[in-house]
Amino acid sequence: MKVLLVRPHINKKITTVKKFMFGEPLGIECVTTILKELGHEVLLVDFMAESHRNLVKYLKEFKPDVVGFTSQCSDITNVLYLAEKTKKYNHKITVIVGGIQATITPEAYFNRHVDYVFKTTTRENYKALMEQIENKTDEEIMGIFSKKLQYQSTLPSCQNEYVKPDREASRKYRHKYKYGGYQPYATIQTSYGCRNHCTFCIRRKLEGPGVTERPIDEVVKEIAELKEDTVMICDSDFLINEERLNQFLDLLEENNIHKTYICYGSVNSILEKEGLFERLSKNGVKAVIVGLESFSDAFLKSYNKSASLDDNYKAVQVLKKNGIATWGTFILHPDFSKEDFKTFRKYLRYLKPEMISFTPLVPHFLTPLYKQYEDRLIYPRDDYEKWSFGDVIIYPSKMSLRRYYFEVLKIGVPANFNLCTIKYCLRTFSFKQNFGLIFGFDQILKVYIKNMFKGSKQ
Ligand code: B12
Repeated sequence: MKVLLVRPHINKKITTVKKFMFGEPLGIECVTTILKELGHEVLLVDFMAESHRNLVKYLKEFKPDVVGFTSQCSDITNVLYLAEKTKKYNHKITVIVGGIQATITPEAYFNRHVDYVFKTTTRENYKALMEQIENKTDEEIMGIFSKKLQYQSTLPSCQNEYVKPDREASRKYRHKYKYGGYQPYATIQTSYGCRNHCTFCIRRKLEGPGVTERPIDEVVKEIAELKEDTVMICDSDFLINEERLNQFLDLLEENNIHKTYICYGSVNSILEKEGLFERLSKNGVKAVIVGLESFSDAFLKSYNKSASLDDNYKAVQVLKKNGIATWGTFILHPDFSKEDFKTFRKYLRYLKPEMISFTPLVPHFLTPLYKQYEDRLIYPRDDYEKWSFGDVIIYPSKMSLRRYYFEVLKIGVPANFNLCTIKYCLRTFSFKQNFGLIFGFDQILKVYIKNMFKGSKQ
């Protein structure tokens, strides 16, 4: 059969970092591998990287039997819009939806234009579905909701399976993928899950309770095949297992692999392996994204972080000493007072992470925070577009929403335009990339200014 796989463009109403951070559509690259193994013909289309976004042109030219949409962030509208367009073009085409948002809220896609919704994807359930479509049968399949069965499912759920992505399928778009100032870059996932239990994080729920590691030789082989020089390792915490990291470095050195790596790492992992960072740096680890979250031990404790303020400081120093940049991520708590914002700004000047980003606290329904903040929500749970980790969605307790957005701006601007960050960016990225970063930041600034003037809903 012929299968068209599409990543929709992100709905403009969603507050995201997409102007300066967007990567390859790993999910549909994995699905491409599965389908090709089964002998199907596949075309991958990435509307995040295309400007004309003409679905009908692809439907006309490729003539697919099946169209699959991936849902990466909390975007429902665009996926359903394209599903409807497909069915209107030819109602005989089978429409499938998968991806992260389908895992989180499959019910959002239970719509007359969608035939199947994958809550989870494996080689096995995809094979079973393709056989069903070919044979026109209707049996229940694990991990899949079917329109013909009124989207009912009685089977137990399973976990997503990582299949080596078919990166050739996205070849024509790959030069466009950018991560901050790095462009182009490739993304790889080498492990699933996390050993920490931060109260705000949904990744444990998505990736399973424990930590599952892919064999490191398989990972290095995949890295060696990448055409891109920069690799973002998107594991929750790539720095957990010292033995595995040593094997990783051994293999990089033995095989003469020289690339630049950006990875996520927790403070406790950094502090446990202080001695390893010189070698990690020599082998190309240039930035670690660290969840530093707050300026106060009380907030860190409330998030169930496994590190204190003191630990955070030491971790940043370990990275600095080894020439590795800290890309610190922080949470803006709805109970901040003006004084808290002020202390926060002071703390950032003291800590000096090379890059800083903020996320308002999002009490996702997959986390224990949902119950805690349910009665303070600005947007209901099914206002999906607002749950993209970019908007303030809990009413602040110590000031108006308008004032809160103003405080966000007051911290956001110096956090991005300070001497440490400017020097780092000028040293690390080209003029063009720096311009892109400023432009991307400017877009987010505009959204916050707009929100401030709207004083949204208060
Ligand atoms: C890497 C990553 C990024 C990267 C790159 C994303 C990109 N490609 O552009 C960057 C940093 C740029 C990023 C940005 C954002 N991200 Co992000 N990101 C991730 C991360 C860590 C991994 C995603 C990934 O590639 N996984 C590996 C692939 C293989 O998994 P997968 O896509 O789920 O695919 C599997 C199945 O779902 C299935 N599948 C996928 N598609 C399809 C399609 C069909 C038809 C079928 C049948 C199956 C199928 O096949 C695969 C089999 O294993 C996830 C965390 C996570 N665990 O998912 C967060 C995550 C997806 N991101 C998230 C968010 C919110 C964002 C932002 C919106 C944040 C913001 N406000 O700006 C932005 C969006 C901007 C953008 N560019 O998209 C949230 C999404 C939450 C939600 N939906 O409610 C997550 C879950 C993180 C979190 N908060 O916990 N992200």
